[in-house]
Amino acid sequence: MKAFHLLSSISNLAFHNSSVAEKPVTHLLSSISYLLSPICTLAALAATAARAANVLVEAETAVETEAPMVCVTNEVATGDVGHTASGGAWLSIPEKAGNPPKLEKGFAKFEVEIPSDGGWYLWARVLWDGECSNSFTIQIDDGAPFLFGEDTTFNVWHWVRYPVSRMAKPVTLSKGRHTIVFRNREDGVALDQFLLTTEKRYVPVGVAAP
Ligand SMILES: [Ca+2]
Ligand SMILES: [Ca+2]
Repeated sequence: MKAFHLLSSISNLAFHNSSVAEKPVTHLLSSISYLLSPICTLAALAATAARAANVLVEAETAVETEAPMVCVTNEVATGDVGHTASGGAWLSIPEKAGNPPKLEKGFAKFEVEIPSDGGWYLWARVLWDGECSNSFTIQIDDGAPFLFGEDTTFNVWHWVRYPVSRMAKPVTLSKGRHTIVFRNREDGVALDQFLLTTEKRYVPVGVAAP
């Protein structure tokens, strides 16, 4: 019975959150605060969407987050950023929340199901505040952490790829579950979605759909 009630609660919450994006813009811009929304933890129970050779993950489905990495919903967003985010939410390390070496803390951890052995390219839909706010450190399983970002597209959601070079080899992943961690490297950064693809020429545009 407990499992039934839990599923029922999740269903109700999912329905509630699905209506967030349909609220008038004036309502979306009404608050300045950031908060840890239930969508952050409950959405973690949702499976990542896998189709063909693409695996799409919403940032807000992280199985674990550590401050100053926080989940932001469209409802509490300010400016013209929030209502363009996929799924009604995204993760953020707010500007001035602290970044290394002043503050080493802050991450978002994901569990991702990879459907087949192969070379995978990692794309992330991000929003950077500026040159001092345009990167994450990413670690896959217990592999060496690598730098992600440092591009110069600012103040708009856009997709960034790893590895950046078209000549570089993709990340080798085996079929099965993998852990991907986005770590605090600079504050003033936001993550809406990320996806893994085996297609070298694939370029996501706008909000990616499963
Ligand atoms: Ca930087
Ligand atoms: Ca999102």
